Amino acid sequence: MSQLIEVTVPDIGDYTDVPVIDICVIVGDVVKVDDALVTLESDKATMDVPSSAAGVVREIRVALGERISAGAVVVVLETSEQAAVTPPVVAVPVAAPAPAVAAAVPVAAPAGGAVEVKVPDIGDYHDVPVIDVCVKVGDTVKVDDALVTLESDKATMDVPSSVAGVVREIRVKLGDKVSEGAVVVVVDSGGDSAAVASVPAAPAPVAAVPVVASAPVPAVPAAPPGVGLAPGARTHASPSVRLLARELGVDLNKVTASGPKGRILKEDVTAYVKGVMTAVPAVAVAAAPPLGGGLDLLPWPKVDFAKFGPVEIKPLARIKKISAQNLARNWVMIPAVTYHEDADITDLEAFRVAMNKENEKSGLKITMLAFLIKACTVALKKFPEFNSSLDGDNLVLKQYCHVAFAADTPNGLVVPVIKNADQKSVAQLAIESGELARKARDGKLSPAEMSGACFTISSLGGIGGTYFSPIVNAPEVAILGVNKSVMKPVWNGAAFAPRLILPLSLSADHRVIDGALATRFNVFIAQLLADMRRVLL
Ligand code: CAO
Repeated sequence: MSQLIEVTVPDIGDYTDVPVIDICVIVGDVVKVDDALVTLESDKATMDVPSSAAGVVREIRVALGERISAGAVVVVLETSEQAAVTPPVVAVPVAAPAPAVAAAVPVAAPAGGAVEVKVPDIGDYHDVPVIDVCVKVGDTVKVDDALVTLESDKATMDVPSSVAGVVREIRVKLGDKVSEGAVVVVVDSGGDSAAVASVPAAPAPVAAVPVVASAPVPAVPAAPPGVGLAPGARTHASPSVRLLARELGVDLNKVTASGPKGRILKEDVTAYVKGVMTAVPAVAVAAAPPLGGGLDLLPWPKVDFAKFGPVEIKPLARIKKISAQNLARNWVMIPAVTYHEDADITDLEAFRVAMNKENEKSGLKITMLAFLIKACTVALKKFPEFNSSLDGDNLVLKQYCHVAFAADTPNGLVVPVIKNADQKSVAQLAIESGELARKARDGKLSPAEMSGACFTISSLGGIGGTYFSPIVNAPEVAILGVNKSVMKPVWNGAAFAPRLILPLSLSADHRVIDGALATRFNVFIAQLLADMRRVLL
């Protein structure tokens, strides 16, 4: 007789509200004990939630991007164990409950002196091997800097420093197995260096910013191997992927990531191995004509700016860090060309102003952005290549039409998505884009509100500019940039007439869209904006 059991997140120590970054199973999958069900990743730790039983996945109770803590049900499994006649749903923690050890309470660092930084409460994990020592004696560390990295077959986590100071002593070495309370490093926090205070490491904080700028940005490597990756840069991979890489003898630094936020997936490791096995023989490479000097990537210039004048160091906001990776990847990997067009929006703007006057009392404000979204949905239907993504040698043509727009926020750029924009009126698009832009500025967009885009609009029209070259938001294949409309004299065959001209800048991935198609798309958008009655055709 079968039984349904709920598999829950085990005790994961100080980690709470950790985003789900991978769901490793689908309904109907057969899993064994210890198979990874989902992967959680905060900015300090990556951990698989393993199955506590063998069985068939009947229900998945979490969504990508959802933040969960210990005890949350991730999956309902049907096991074939003998059970009660009516199959009860029972909650089964994935691992034995943690021994009754008091959670490490962060203790305020003493005013000065040497401080022993210990492994914080790491929940059910014990005797976890040290796989990286991130500091050396003499290094200056800030609060929260990673001191060492621990990795079991189920989790990878940084032990962050709880104090700022200078590393005086390192008490662990690679391969050591440590548990909660083990001293990893002694940090001299200044003051009375004779006194040694004992402080658990700061609990690894989970970033509070709810915005994941990369959510709409997609599953393609952050950069080709070696590109933009500083020597020794950390790779992002779940523990199970790390284990697979170790088993296959693969150096993760050489693997191109295709997961969200530049994470390496199992498929990436296997693809890397396949690539190595079928690599072009070295002799053929050597026979290729020289490509010119300077193609070997030089290390990023390291300059002591303070030598030239006073400076202020300001850490990048989390969103900026994430979008920087995505932008760099997209810039390097997409052979994009930007095409410009002018749209005559004289009549459209007059109509928009008239409509807004008419609706003044109701508060409905139709924006130019809403008309642009509408025009793009019509153009995406007419030119389906623009509503596609490259997937290896295949082009994925989407039958849905979700349009994203870039929103400038105090923390950086985010890209909310209007789902099924083709099915919405201009008024609905104005309301929804206004709400999403507000949420973006308040940092309240959910990952779901930033995912699934087919095409992006980047409107700088409220600011100014003439033309620009927007970066395609992979895995989309095109993006429409818009600047401020200006009144220009336009020859109408008899005389120059003042017309309101909207500058359009369309960047498109040349692997999918060639110049003729891109120009046709641009011309069509301009025609729609010049006379929105065409939308009805
Ligand atoms: N030409 C002339 N005026 C324009 C215009 C255009 N193309 N687009 C907007 N305006 C006007 C608006 O009508 C509004 O004026 P009123 O207040 O008098 O009505 C004013 O400019 C401000 O508009 P807005 O930019 O705040 O509003 P929006 O609906 O046009 O755009 C949003 C919303 C979220 C797209 C915008 O606020 C934003 O964040 N833009 C920046 C996007 C960005 O940074 N892109 C670059 C990404 S890097 O490639």
